[in-house]
Amino acid sequence: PASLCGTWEMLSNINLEGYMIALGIGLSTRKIALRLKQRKVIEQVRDKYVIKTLSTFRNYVFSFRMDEEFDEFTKGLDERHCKSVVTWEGNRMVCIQKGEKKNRGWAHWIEDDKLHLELYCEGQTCKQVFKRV
Ligand code: RET
Repeated sequence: PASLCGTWEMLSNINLEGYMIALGIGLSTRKIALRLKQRKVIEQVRDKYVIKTLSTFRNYVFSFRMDEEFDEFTKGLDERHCKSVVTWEGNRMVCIQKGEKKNRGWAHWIEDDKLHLELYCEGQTCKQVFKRV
């Protein structure tokens, strides 16, 4: 599949609010988060990936190996522990985040040179699109 690696700047962000409510994120953080233009930096060395979600307010960084379950702590988001695993499903990089929240995860893929990200939790889906910087 086309490489997801690089630096990406947010173009659109649909239903981040619903997703954050599903995660139980408080009103004041939600208000700030909604106004942010996020950047995504995706790096790969061999089978190890680092994904950085950057903003002027707060960053969220995690790393993983494909197909290997890892302990994820969503620091600065909802502050929960998940058993997460990332796999390729065709051209989609898909993560399942097992934990207290049901039906939680995300998927990344490239379409028309844009990076698409769907984040979902308990019936809420946030859809984001990024362009290369
Ligand atoms: C910010 C700012 C602080 C509040 C919230 C944020 C949201 C971060 C999210 C990150 C998701 C990252 C994923 C990357 C996968 O490739 C911007 C850190 C709520 C939703 C899943």
